[in-house]
Amino acid sequence: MKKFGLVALAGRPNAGKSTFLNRVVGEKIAIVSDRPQTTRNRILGITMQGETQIGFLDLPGIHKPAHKLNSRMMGMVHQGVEEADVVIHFADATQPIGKGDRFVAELLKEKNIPVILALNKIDLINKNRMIGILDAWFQAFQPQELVPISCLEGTNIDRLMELLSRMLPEQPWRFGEDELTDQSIRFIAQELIREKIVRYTDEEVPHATAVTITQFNEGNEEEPWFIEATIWVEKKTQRMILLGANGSMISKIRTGAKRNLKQFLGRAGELELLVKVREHWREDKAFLESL
Ligand SMILES: Nc1nc2c(ncn2[C@@H]2O[C@H](COP(=O)(O)OP(=O)(O)OP(=O)(O)O)[C@@H](O)[C@H]2O)c(=O)[nH]1
Ligand SMILES: [Mg+2]
Repeated sequence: MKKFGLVALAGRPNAGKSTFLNRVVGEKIAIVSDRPQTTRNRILGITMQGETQIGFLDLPGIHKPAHKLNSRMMGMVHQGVEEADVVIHFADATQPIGKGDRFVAELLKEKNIPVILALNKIDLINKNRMIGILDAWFQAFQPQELVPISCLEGTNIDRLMELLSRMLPEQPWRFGEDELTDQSIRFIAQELIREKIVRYTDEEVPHATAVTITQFNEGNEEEPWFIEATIWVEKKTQRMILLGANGSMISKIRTGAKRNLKQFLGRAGELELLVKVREHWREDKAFLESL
């Protein structure tokens, strides 16, 4: 009997939600970084588990918003969770239990949707400490289910998938059997570029950066693809950082992104990057809408 359900991935920034999504989908559709607040949109990833089709909704990390951009991100979290049949509360097992995860748990509780607590990054936990840590998380949140996992090594992912498929309702699949995501190629391309910026720059620069695709030619067997992207920052100083001495930084970003795009599109092509200043874009409703 066919089953289908939407499963929201909710949790503090940096807990490993996007890493999980890429792993279960088997393709890199969401960008990942070791910095918090990497994901800014709801990203759908589709997987098959026997006769069960699961649509995972990767969501921005749950945080207190400081800009309009962040309020919009939190809006997506609420929407994504409300849409879901089951929520996975992603937590980082290497971090102490604190305000952040309590805030997540409270937000989820209000929604009245079944929650599984997935304690991620257990590859970094010493085996002797494991029972104690699991017990502490269990006591703190009394979850319906607690599954220790490692998205990096794949530990217990199959267990989590089986658990989910048992919880989801019998109903027709919503997507084609081969579909992986609803994200456009343009969106994934702009995210791959943003990922390099997040990786290579520090402090306020990753947060103050947005990327838009300004020209896009997918090309074909004979013609290479061509992408022109504009990188938006809020200040001239940030633009200087992104360009780097003699253009060294922008060239590093371009090389890294081009390599990823080649992999993703399956062919070689050309990437051009422009860096422009738009003051306070994170507060600019019209600009945020256009992203
Ligand atoms: N050691 C270890 N690292 C992990 C694991 N899962 C994710 N990570 C790392 O944790 C960091 C954050 O991963 P992301 O997947 O970007 O986290 P996220 O929850 O999507 O973060 P936001 O989008 O900011 O909310 C990255 O450096 C990952 O490589 C894991 O199981 N073990
Ligand atoms: Mg993410």
